[in-house]
Amino acid sequence: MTDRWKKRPEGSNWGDFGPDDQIGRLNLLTPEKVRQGVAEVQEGRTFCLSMPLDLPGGNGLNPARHPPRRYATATPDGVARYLLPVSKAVGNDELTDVVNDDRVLIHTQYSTQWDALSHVGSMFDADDDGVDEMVFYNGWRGGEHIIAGDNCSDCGAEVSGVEAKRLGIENMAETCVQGRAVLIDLHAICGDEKVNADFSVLEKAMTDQNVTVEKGDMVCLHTGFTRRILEAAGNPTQEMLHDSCAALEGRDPRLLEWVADSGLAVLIADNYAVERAPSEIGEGRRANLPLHELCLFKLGIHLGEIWWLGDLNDYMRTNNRSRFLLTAPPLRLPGSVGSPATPVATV
Ligand code: UVW
Repeated sequence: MTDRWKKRPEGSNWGDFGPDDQIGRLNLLTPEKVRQGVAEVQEGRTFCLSMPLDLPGGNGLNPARHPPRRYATATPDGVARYLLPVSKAVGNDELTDVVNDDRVLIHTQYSTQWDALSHVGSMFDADDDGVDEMVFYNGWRGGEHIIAGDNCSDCGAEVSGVEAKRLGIENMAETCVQGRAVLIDLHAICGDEKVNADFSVLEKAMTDQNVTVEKGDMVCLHTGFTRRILEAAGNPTQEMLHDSCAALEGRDPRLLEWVADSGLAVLIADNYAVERAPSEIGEGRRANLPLHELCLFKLGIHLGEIWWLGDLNDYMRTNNRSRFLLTAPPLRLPGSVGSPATPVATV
């Protein structure tokens, strides 16, 4: 209990990593886990686990998220700083330099990304006064620690001043996100079919592939989804985006229990949201995304989504391996609720 909360959600670990903790299970990425990861480096071969950040293409996966838009920066008098001879910019014909300088509007969760712990919270009665409030991992509050700007209700989606003053993605970046990771190939079981993978599917994949997950491991799930995105070359169909490949069934209690009990540090997939989104079953008052609720809100487990795991998976299956060194910091972008990433696997 802290002065932020009297009651913590059932099954949560709030307070266990300290009253003011902001990194959750990343606390389990200890120097020992880095050494265990380094011990998996046998060949010194590296894999880029990021998609090109302008894929999937379009906004069919999530209508609110658009591809990056790039612009030139401008001089104070409005001249685009792109293919700009410096001689012209400063009025000195003796100078030979030519300059390009850009800025990019990025929807932080459009492509390969991390969800910060501030990404999804819940309406929950943390102060035990009989009224639910907006609350995030470890009791950090919406409106106080995660703010939406002064004129939020007046200005629609164009809210300036949104800021995660706590649980921002920079907290994740500061840990460096390096350690031992484990790859599980769900595509080997499910193929390209749309499968809501419950614990039995995960367990079969782990048994068939001789995978074990230990406390502090980073777990990556290969479903084949980003291979299909790459094949679509920027023009994915709705059918491909929403009706193909495996995603975890977030309403399976055994699956949620495994995530909690396994001690995994972070959970990553090459699909849209790790779990099936939107959730396809359930009734009554409930989270729309139960695995997000468990991971981001209750346990402080960051979620990695839309990663490129295809080449790594091919290598691991061919070489009968499942463990590797993963280095995957997000941008150290203060106050953001998500971030692109360029993760590197070393085997
Ligand atoms: C969804 O939006 C469904 O998931 P995320 O925000 O984690 O990408």
